[in-house]
Amino acid sequence: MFCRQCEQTQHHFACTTVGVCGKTSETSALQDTLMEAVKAVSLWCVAARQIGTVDPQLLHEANKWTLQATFSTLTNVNFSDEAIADYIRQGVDLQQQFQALGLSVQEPQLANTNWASIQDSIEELEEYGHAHSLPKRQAAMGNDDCFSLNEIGTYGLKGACAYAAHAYQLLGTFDEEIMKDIHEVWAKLASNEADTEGLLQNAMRVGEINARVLALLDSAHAEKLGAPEPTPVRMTATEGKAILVSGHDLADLEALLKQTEGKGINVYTHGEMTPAHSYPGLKKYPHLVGNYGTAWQNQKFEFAGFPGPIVVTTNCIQIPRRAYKERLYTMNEVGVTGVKHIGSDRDFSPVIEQALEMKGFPKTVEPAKYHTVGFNHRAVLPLAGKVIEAVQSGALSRIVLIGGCDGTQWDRNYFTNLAEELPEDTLILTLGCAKNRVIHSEKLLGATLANGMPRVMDMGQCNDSYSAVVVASELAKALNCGINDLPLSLALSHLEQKAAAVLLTLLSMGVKNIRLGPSLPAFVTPNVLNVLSQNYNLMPTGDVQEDVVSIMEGK
Ligand code: SF4
Ligand code: SF3
Repeated sequence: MFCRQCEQTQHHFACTTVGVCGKTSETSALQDTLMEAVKAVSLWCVAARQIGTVDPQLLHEANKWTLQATFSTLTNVNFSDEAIADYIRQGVDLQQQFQALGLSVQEPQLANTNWASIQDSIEELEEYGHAHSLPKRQAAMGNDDCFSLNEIGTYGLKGACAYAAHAYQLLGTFDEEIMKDIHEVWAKLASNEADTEGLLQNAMRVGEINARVLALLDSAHAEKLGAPEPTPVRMTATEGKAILVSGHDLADLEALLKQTEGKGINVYTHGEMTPAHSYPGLKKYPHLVGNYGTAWQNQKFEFAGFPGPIVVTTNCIQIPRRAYKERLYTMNEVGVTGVKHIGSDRDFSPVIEQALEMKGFPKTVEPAKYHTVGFNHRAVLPLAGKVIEAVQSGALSRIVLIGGCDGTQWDRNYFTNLAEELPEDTLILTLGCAKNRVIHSEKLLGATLANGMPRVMDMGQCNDSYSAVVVASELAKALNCGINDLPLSLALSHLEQKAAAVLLTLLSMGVKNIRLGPSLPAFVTPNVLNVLSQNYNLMPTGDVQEDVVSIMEGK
């Protein structure tokens, strides 16, 4: 295997024997095969849209499969060989339906790969993946810098597909323009052509597509569950039977809340599910009692200590310990061999039964601790006048956005230290599970600015990154300046491919001076990094004290 798609990759180089995430060489090879199938089906979708007469149902199925199959290959999503092989088989079925239409397709060799002859044998599907592993594809392109650009586009598009899968979950429909663009970009990424300019443009196109996907997801959330509003969330336990829900899919949480109503079971959020408490359509359920635990990387301890079943709707999952495997349930694109999976009918009966059989929390923790969530752009923009006034009067010196992913590495403390070291007249916005590096800081808990506004405002999941885009654009409009002229600095903690998509979105909007850490991606070559530094002043996170000084100087 050779996988370097995420920040935690072995020695900041690549996972070559087994993933740091726990992914085996076999699963990695199957995922390589699946991604070749995604590109093949995308090539057929591009051809089908060109003739314009293809059965809409076939395109709908191909759209759904493209998003879900791609999502299953993200870091910490699916560790089940059988589930990945099933996605490949569904892809082969789609490929055959397109082939039967007699369309003319780019990259015919890849588009017509005969996976059908090997799809019954997992070993052969794996063999194909080994034969098309990253180093082999890199050698076929023959230019490391171009391949680096291809990887940037690939990982960013994986993230965008995951976000689009979340939007489909909520809406049940696709934005046809977005899907057309996604398939066109996968088709471009299928080519071995070492086209530097084209691949750079392609990466920026991924960022631009992802901006539209995030906007769609943002409106889908608000349309289905109401506009998020600042809401204190209880971070301590309440006596009684309990179910824990992790991941990002709010529609799954809503279904669970409906099915547990009146059953005497309390529902808790974990990790990226925390912002759920800010949605009127979810917080109306009194048995959504609070939040338990911290970010995904602590789940092996936190899940083990939770006295009830646990549902993981999407990323990030870790291969479970025996201590809780029997009460763990996966959903959607998430999979782990031997772990029960809740199907698309969202029938939570086995989870509810198990929760009723267990004791739950023996007592309510007092005094309770609270954390406020829900500073979505809809809640922040009404404060824009106050923010601008504070900036102009000098009461607010700078806004610093700390967003992205959390992870296990000790050097992610950079983000806690940065937040704590920033002057007291700075406003800190958080996004994604990187928020966990900030919201548990005793120093920042309950801190306010001179005008009474909270110093730390959490804008939501990484899925809510659109909020940062809206707030920055609207502040720039109000102050009649460019985004880069705002007293705004960004520090991004990256780990998996959703963070890559968000980074490309910011770059495609021309946002400069982003600090990226805790280390730079292994797939970016020095030459590509030079281009990104020159064009966008993208820089690695450094020494906290020095970074605070530079940030306060607007650098
Ligand atoms: Fe390694 Fe990350 Fe790939 Fe897992 S997803 S195998 S940790 S690079
Ligand atoms: Fe977190 Fe996976 Fe990236 Fe949603 S849950 S931000 S790491």
